Amino acid sequence: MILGQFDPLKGERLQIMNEEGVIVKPELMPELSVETLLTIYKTMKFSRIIDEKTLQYQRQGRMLTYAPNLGQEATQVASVAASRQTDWIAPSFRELGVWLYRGAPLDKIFLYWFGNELGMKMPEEVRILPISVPIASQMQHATGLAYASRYKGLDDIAIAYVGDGGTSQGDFHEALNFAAVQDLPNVFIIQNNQFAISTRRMLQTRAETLAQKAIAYGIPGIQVDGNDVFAVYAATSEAVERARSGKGPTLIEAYTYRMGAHTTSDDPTVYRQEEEVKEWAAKDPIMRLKKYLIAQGHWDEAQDAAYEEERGKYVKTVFEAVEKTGLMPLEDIFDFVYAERTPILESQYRHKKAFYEKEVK
Ligand SMILES: Cc1ncc(C[n+]2csc(CCOP(=O)(O)OP(=O)(O)O)c2C)c(N)n1
Ligand SMILES: [Mg+2]
Repeated sequence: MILGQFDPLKGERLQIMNEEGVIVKPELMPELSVETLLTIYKTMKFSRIIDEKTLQYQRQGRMLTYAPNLGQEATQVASVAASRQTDWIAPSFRELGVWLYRGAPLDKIFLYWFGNELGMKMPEEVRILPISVPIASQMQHATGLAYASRYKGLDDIAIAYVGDGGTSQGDFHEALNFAAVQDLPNVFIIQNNQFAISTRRMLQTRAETLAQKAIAYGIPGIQVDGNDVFAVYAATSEAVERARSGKGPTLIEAYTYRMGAHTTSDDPTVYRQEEEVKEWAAKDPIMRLKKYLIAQGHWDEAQDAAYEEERGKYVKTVFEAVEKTGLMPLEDIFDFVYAERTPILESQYRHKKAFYEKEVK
């Protein structure tokens, strides 16, 4: 058992593979087939390729806004890999690795960032809720899903992803308390990427770790190295198993780093030093897993280059097709809130329409 072995109050953090891709805790190594491990690696790399290309498209004025995931790939992919396809996911907005691993179509993801909400209408077999921009609101959705699953006598669990900033929202407390009291089949994963836009983690809470917040709810909490796929997978597997067998929710804090900007409208050089980013680049989760896979003889540089080239071309093709669909009509912003526009909405609409006709067309 990993849960319970690492005390967040003592600053203990689970790490199984170190920064060099070396296994330092073989006794805690989770069981993972080579095939699954390669799927995890490829998904992480695919996520990175999409991020890098999308940032370029945005800078070329071809994409609206975008929230990159650089650095958080292990946290996202290894955690979802520990769940079943039928388990529910309640994401925030920065979970590209989760969408990709579950098989969300890339054109849909691009469509969303292109301003089209229909991009979040996932195929039935992809049990991921739409992006939840109001911070931490998805926590409640996850408890609802878990409650419904148990009510129906199913053993599907629900995973919620939330940021370090999200832990300061009331929704975080309500969801954890409710799930704990009701013994709900939930797993709550905090992606502690050290920032909430420009607000550093240390300004978010006086608590030494985010994982220790679990203690107040009477549930297990663990901090893991979020850039170590094995640590993330091992802890999430146990948490998923606990939830599925009726033992209740778990809180996991994945300690990672947002290597890119908050979104494309943010400039992180204003609030953090290049040195810090470099330090974290040396802990890159993709590089780490790649070293391990190559050392084990499961992967090589030629395969890596070929995969990168093939995926790069694929991303370009998908993006160019989505780009052709054009921007959404202005009316869409106003037409889905009320059956009829209120006088204030109507006046805002006229104002915006005049602006668009003058400035945009
Ligand atoms: C309720 C609410 N307040 C403020 C915002 C504006 N906002 C968007 S992202 C963000 C920071 C979130 O930080 P964190 O939870 O750490 O997630 P991250 O962006 O690091 O993934 C804020 C304050 C929002 N979307 N919703
Ligand atoms: Mg954050």
